[in-house]
Amino acid sequence: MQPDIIVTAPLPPFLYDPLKADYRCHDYYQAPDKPGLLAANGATIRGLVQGGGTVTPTTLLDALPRLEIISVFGVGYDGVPVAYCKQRGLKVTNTPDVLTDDVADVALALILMTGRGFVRVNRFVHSGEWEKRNPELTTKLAGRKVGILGLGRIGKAIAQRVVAMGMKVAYTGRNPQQVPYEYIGDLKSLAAAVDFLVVACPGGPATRNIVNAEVLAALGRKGTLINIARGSIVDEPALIEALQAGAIKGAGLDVFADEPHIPAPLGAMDSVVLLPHVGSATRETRQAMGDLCKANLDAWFGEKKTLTLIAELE
Ligand code: 8YV
Repeated sequence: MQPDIIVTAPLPPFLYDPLKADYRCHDYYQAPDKPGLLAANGATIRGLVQGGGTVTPTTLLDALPRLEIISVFGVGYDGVPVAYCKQRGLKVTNTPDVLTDDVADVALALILMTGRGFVRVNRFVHSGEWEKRNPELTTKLAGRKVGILGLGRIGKAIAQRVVAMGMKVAYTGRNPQQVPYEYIGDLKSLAAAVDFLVVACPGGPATRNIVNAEVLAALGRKGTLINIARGSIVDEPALIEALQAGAIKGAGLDVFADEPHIPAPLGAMDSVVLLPHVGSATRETRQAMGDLCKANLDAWFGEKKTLTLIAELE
């Protein structure tokens, strides 16, 4: 008999269709009567599929007494109540590695777009402005320092890319690593030392708003904030204030506190480049993420091998 699974996020057809072929899928995300769905099927559901940013409340999990596994379609699992899962013995899997290159590309793009003003000058050409005057000069990137908050798989891929451009790398994180980059023990000192502060650490309670007013003040007028990780890591009102006051140079953001809602002041500033959370948004990568998300379920309900378990549960 096909295992019952509950789906709590919008899934692309290239993931949902294969899931429907092998599982009895209950679409909680689209269900008009969510309590009704839980009352009717909660007791038989054994798997849950969610997106990287999906918040899964423990009350929902409480309504699924036979749940065995949460398979996240994404690398981030900040919306999963990990301590609760650990205590209940629930498996939690995600989709690391397959999206590393794409997300790192977006960080590099945001450095180029903010640093060299490519978005601004693109508008300059489209609007016919170039017919009237020359574009403003920008700042050379080679030789500048990039500070990476969270030197995990994605952070390292960003480091590789900026080194290739002749930029220097420093990083902070829980511990120094065996890498050829400068380790700076605390975030504020890292911000003070760099031209670009790139947020590449996991979201969740441990990192909520750690890029705060103080860190932004340390980044200062020389510095640009890049975020490809989670909006929750940056104190967004403090960021807006710093940008409006010219206390930092600019920001390049792919992620936000309340996606897809963007605070209006961010959209109004020329010093800010905004992307709609496209870090992993290529056909190839989303397919690979979908394949891995399903493979994790298949592994659990099949021969129980090669699960991509999240670090805390390994
Ligand atoms: C996706 C992400 O947008 O992997 C993550 O954690 O944030 C993105 O790659 C998302 O997970 C799609 O569900």
